[in-house]
Amino acid sequence: MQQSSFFLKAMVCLAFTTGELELNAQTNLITNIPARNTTSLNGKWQYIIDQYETGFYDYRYKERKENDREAYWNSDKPDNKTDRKEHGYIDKYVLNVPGDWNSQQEKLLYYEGSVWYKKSFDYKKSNPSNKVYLYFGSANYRTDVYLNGKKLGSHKGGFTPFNFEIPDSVLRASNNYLVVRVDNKRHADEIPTLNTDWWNYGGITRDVKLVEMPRNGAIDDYLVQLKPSGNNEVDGWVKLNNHKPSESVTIEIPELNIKKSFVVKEALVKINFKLPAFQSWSPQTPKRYNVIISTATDKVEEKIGFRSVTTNGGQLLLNGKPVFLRGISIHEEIPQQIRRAYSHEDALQLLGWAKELGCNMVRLAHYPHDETMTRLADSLGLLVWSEIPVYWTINFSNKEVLEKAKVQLDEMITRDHNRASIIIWSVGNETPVSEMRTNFMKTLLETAKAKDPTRLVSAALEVNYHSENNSRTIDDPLGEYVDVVAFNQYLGWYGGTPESCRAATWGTKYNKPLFISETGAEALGGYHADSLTLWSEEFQEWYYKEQVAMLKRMPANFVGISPWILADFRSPRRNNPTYQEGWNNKGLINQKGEKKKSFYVLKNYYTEMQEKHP
Ligand code: GCB
Repeated sequence: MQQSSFFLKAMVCLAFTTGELELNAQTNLITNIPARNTTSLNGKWQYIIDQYETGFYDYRYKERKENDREAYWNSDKPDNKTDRKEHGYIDKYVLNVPGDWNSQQEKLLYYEGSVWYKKSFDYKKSNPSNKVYLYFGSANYRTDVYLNGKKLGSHKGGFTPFNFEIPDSVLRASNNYLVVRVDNKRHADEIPTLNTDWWNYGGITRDVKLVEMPRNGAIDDYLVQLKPSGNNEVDGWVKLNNHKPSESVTIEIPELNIKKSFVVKEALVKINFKLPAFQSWSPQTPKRYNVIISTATDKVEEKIGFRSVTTNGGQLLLNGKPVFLRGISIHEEIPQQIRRAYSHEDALQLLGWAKELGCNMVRLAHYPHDETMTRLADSLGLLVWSEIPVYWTINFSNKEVLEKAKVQLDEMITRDHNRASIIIWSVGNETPVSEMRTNFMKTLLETAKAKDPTRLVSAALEVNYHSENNSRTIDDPLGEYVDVVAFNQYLGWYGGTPESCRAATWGTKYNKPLFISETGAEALGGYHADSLTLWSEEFQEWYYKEQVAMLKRMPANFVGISPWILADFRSPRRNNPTYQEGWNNKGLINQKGEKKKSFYVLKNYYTEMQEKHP
C-alpha cells in the first residue's frame, strides 16, 4: 500500500507499539466525497458474529496469516467435497450498511465484539490509469479491511472517516471479495474509554464507497476559508497527490468573478486571495458560493460559505458582530427507531427539530456526527460545535491515548474544515481537573488551532454544583487555553431542586465568552404529575423555567447555551426500571419523537433571545 508523506507523519506518531503500528496507517484522507467519482457499496452485507475472534486468531490465539484458509477474510467456499469450512457468508445472515448492528438484529442489541461483514462487487474503472480507494464514513470502533484476501489496512475510532488505496494488483473486474471486521469492544485506553453515557452502537455505521481518483495531480483535500482577521482575505491550501512541480492549481468562484492560479512547488499548495464584495454566511443568510478547484488532471466543486468567527474579550463575534448561541445538544440517534442516525433524512429530522425549537446553533455531542449533519447545518444556517469523544476519565497518563485523540481530532477537522457552520472544535467533555489532564487537553487545543486557525476551540468543563456557596466561578485551569469557556451545569437535577437556581450566579475568572454547554433534567414522555414529582414532564418543565430565569441573570459575557438534550437517547447507565429502562430521558423530545412540555419553555426563551439579538 502506498502512503503519502502526510499520512506517514500520522503513522510515525502512532508507531509506539508494534501491535498498533499498522492502525490508522491509511493513505491520505480524501475530503468532499459527495463531489467525487464514487460507487456506493451500501446495501446488504453478509455477516458472521465472531464472539471468540476465531476468524482473526487461530486456536493458539495467534493472529492468522494472510493466506490462512480459516481466516474469515479468505474464501468461505469449500474447494471440493472433502474440504472443511467452518465459516461462511450466506444471505440468511445479512445486515444493512450503513447502520448499527444493534438495531438490526435482536441478538445483537447488547453485543460488544467482532462482526465480519462481506460484500461481493464488480468494478470497472472509468479510466484505467485512475487509482481506486475504499472509503468508510465510519465504523465503530476498530476496523480491519481485506480485499480478495489481502489486507488493505486497519483503523481505530468510531466516528471519523478513513480510506485505503486499493492496489491495482488486488482489484478485480468482477467478483471482488471484500471482508471487513468491525470490533466495538470498549477498552480503558481507547477513545472513548470504557465508560460513557450513550449506547455503544457497533458496525459499519456510515456509507462505504469506492472513490476513483486520477493517479497524478489528484486534489485530495483543500482548505478555502476566510481569514478570521477580516480584510476579506481567503487563506488556505490545496493538497495534491503525486503532483508535478510546474503544474498549477486553479480556484474559481464564478459568482464572484474569481479565477486564481497558483504554481505547484510541493504537494501542499498555499493559496491566498481577496474576495470582492460578497455576502457573508450567517444563520440569517446561509449564503454559499460554488468553489471550483482544478489541476490539469482533477477537478472538484464545493459550496462554501464565507464567514468569520472571533472573540473579543467576553464577546463572541460572527462576521464581526456579537452573536448569542441559541443551541441544543444532539446525540446521533433516531429515538423512535432506537438506532444511529446516518442519512440525509435523519439529519433533516434532527436539525429540523432544532430549527423548530428556534435554535441557531447545535452542539453535536459527544463525537463527530455523520457528514450529512454538518452539510445540512451549512445549508440551514445552523452554527455547529463539533467534538471528539474525549469523554470523562480517559487515560490521560498514556501517551498513546493522546496520539489516538490527536488522530480523531485530525480526521474530524480534515473532513469538515470547509463547513461554514462549524465555529467551534471541542476537544472533550467533563474531564476531571488534574495537571496531567490539563496538559493533555492543552495539547489537543493547540493541535486543533494549528490545524485550523480559522475556528475557535473549546471543551465542555465540569462544575461543582453541590457547592454551598451560590456564586460559582469557572476557574478550571484549562480555561486559559480555550477560546470559549464552556461548562455543563445541572443545578436542580444533580443537586437540590430547581429552586436552587434562584440564588445561583455564575461567572468565570477568564475574560472570555462564557457558554453553558449542557443543562437538563429527565422526564418520561407522557408521564404527568405535579411539578415536584421527579420524572414527570411537569418537573422538567419547572426545571427549565427556573433555569431560564437564572439565564436572564447571567453576566455580560454569557454568549449562549446548548441544553441537554434534543431527544431521549439510549444509555446502559440508566437503569431505573420505571422511568428509564435503559434510556436517558433528558430529551425535550420523547422516545416516540413527541415534544415534551419543556420544549416550549426553551422555545419561548429562544424567541425572546432572537428578538433581543436578531
Ligand atoms: C453530562 C454528560 C452527558 C450526560 C449528561 C447526563 O454531563 O456530558 O453526556 O448524558 O450529563 O444526562 O447526565
